[in-house]
Amino acid sequence: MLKIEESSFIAELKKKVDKESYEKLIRIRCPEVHRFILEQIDICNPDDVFVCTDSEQDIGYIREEALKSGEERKLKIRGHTVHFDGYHDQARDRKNTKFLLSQQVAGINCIDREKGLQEIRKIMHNIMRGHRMYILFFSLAPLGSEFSIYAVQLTDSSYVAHSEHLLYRTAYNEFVKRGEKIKPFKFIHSAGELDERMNSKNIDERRVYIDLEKETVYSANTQYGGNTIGLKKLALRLAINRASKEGWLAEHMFIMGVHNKGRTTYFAGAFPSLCGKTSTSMLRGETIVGDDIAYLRRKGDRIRAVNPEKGIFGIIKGINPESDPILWKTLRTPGEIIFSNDLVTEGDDVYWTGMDGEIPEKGINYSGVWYRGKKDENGREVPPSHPNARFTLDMKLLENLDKNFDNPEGVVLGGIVYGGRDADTNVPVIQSFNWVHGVVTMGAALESETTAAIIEHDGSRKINPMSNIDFLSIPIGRYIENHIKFARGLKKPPLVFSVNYFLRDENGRYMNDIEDKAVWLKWMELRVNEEADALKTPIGYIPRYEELRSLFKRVISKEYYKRNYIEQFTIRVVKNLEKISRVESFYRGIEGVPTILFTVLNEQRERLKKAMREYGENISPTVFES
Ligand code: SPV
Ligand code: MN
Repeated sequence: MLKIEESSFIAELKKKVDKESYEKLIRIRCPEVHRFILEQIDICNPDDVFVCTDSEQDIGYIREEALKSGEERKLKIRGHTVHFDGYHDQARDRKNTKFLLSQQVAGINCIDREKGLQEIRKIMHNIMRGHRMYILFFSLAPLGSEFSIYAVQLTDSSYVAHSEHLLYRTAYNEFVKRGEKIKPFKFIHSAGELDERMNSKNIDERRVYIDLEKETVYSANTQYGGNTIGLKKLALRLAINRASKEGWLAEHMFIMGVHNKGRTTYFAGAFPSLCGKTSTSMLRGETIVGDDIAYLRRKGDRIRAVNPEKGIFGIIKGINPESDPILWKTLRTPGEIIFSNDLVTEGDDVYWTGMDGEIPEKGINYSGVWYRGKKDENGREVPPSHPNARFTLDMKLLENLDKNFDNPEGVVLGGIVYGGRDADTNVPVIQSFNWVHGVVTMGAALESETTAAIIEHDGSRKINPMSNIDFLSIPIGRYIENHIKFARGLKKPPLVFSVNYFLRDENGRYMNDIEDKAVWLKWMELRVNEEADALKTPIGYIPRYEELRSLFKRVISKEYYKRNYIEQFTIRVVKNLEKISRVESFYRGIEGVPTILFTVLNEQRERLKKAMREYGENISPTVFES
């Protein structure tokens, strides 16, 4: 076998990096890693490189660099910093995020691999001139877990590097230990040329190109975390592809522990952004394993899950003491937190839309100098913070961190929750008849309005399978099939639920209060533990009124009236039928969708129609009581 010192890559690297960096790199006995670093240095041409190990000294250095470079600025509260992405760089860039594929796949945004590689190499040629390249090593999932995927990230942004230290487990030592066996994901990012606000200048050349063949992602001329933090959504795209080959699932799901009588039952939940995902995973009295991404594997008779991340890159809009008490407290306490695209007020405090208290007169935000009533180029008012403004923190700052969050074995999933945003169709909570029924009518049928996490959002209703559509690196049909097969034959598959926090009455008022979701979770917990019975409707199992009444009292000290129950849990047949048609027509246009999806949808339609003949268009839950 070739000794590492003799590999041409490391010999070349020796000429390109300083002695200290070389010493760090040569300890990693993996030519693939060296080759990747060498290639990217050759293309990007940074002034120098900094190799980051797991040491507190190296990690601290990057924290300092983020301040020194001006990418972050200190705020009033100790440990807090603020970072601004460019005015037109505030969300994931769907249009310019493409898969490099030799054979194009319908339904996913792709470009011919060779053409794409050529283009991105050209864009990245000398892109790091005048910049330093940071070289970082991470593990997605707890260290040494069967779930772990290792990753190497190159970036010229100290903000990206700093964010990743908050969000991911560093794993330089694992790279040293595992050498050639590491099979890493590889990410190269450059913010490109910066303007006087330290923002990417060449937004026209913003690209995120994903090479599935080499499990490598290129990101150029952008700073927004969803485009740059390789280990987040760029890694999710690679992981979905790898998982599909290896028989597990990479999902856009939180993981949380729901507590009752001293036991903990774990749930994973998929919600498109701004549908209540983070606030569900952060419910008071429960514990959090992760707020965004989950890897799921079959183990014996159960499904186990880990969070590949260790921190949160969360939407800040609307966080206040009532809506999100734990996050609120954490965000107002000293600790290492990066605020991005929020408003910095006089006195270096931070303000965001939907925070309590009075809106400040003026400050600095993503649009530069900001004052109340400021208008954008289209005459629209500029909010104090961008709707997609975020906070980044390590979950160790949270008081509700679950004790199993770092467990390499993961946690056993008792249930999976799909949560959409719809005003007029779904009941607040419902359980599927079985795994496949849940995958099809709840997961594959997940629907929401488009939101601010995507650049060209317009509020229209969109089907978003498992809330993962933006990240699918495999054909949709295969993805659905993987889900259907995943729990086949399991003695105890997770129960599948769907929730909707956004149901409105005919006057447009929300039918539920923000805190009601705590009750839905507790009901699911009882169902998983076989301690609550339910009413069988044509679309799944719904709670009994008495059960909910006692849960509302116990969990949130609230009287729950039967008329509210009836209003909320009425089966809206016509709306449900319309939804089935929307889902069908979405999947009918896609090749390779398993026929069982259409069968299950059709069965649901027939059940609904039959019920409508018997009970009418709006069926009160009391009908199912006998
Ligand atoms: C989401 O939009 O789902 C996020 C933020 O979690 S991003 O990193 O942009 O994907
Ligand atoms: Mn997300």
